[in-house]
Order: sequence, then C-alpha cells, then structure tokens
Amino acid sequence: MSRTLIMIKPDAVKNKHIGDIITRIEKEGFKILGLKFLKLAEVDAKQFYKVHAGRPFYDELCKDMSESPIVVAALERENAVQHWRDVIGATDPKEAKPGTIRAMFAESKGKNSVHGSDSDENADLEISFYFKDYELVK
Ligand code: IDP
Ligand code: MG
Repeated sequence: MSRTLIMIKPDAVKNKHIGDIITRIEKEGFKILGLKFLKLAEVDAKQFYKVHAGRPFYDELCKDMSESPIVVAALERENAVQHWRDVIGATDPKEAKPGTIRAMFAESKGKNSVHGSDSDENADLEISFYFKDYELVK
C-alpha cells in the first residue's frame, strides 16, 4: 500500500465537482486517510508549489490556488501515486485522455481541477504539509 496527496482545486470547487471527484476516489478503490476543506493563504500556496518557483506560470498558479477554497485528501491504495495520476490525466486538459478527471472538468492547463503527488517521497512531504500525523486514520 502507498499514499498520495490530492487536491480538488478552486476551479473544480467553484464548478461544483467536489461530489463527482470524491465519488471517483471511492470508485477507484482509494481509502481516505484524511480529508479537509480549506482556503490556502497565498504564502502557503507558494510554499506548496515552491519547486515551480521562477516558472512563468508560478505567480498565477499560486494566486489561483489561494483565491477560493480547496479540498485536500490523503489517500491510500496500491500504487497510489501512479493510479491517481492515471485517473486525473495530463496536466493540460486538451491532452488528457477521455474519462480522466481533467478531461471531464478542467478549464485550462492552469485551472486543471485536481492535483496529485508525483512520487512516493513527495506524497509524504505533501501529506505532512496539510495533515498532522494524528489527523490521519491509522
Ligand atoms: P501536475 O499538476 O500535472 O503535476 P506540474 O507540472 O507539477 O503538473 O504543474 C503544477 C501545476 O501548475 C499544474 O497542475 C497546473 O495547474 C500549473 N501549470 C503547469 N504548467 C503550466 C503551464 O504551462 N501553464 C499554466 N499553468 C501550468
Ligand atoms: Mg506536479
């Protein structure tokens, strides 16, 4: 079993896809270890996405991510990181396969509805960004 950190981004919350995406999480066999609804401060969005600091989209991404609420969840499943990335599809919804969450719901490459960790190591770092150990189901 492994873990991943997912976010339902502001565009998907505004477009009322929280339920659709949580249903998909359940259908894909993930166990929810932790779940929160919150609004990021811009400084925290900048910290979360610091690997992208200096990229042309960084400032707008951090502004978009902190302008309205998000849902964050720590999920567990076999092969969790890759499975979730397969479920969400390519970063740019125009390149995402039909049936993936980004193909169905995303507005643009920037406002692309969902996040998923990109490695087991980053999943642990991202989970600890949002959740204290005692906030995760054992
Ligand atoms: P990922 O979310 O598919 O892992 P990353 O390359 O890690 O994609 O980029 C993080 C986020 O930054 C993306 O989900 C998207 O919101 C935004 N982003 C990445 N590349 C671009 C771009 O070329 N234009 C606008 N936004 C981008
Ligand atoms: Mg990424």
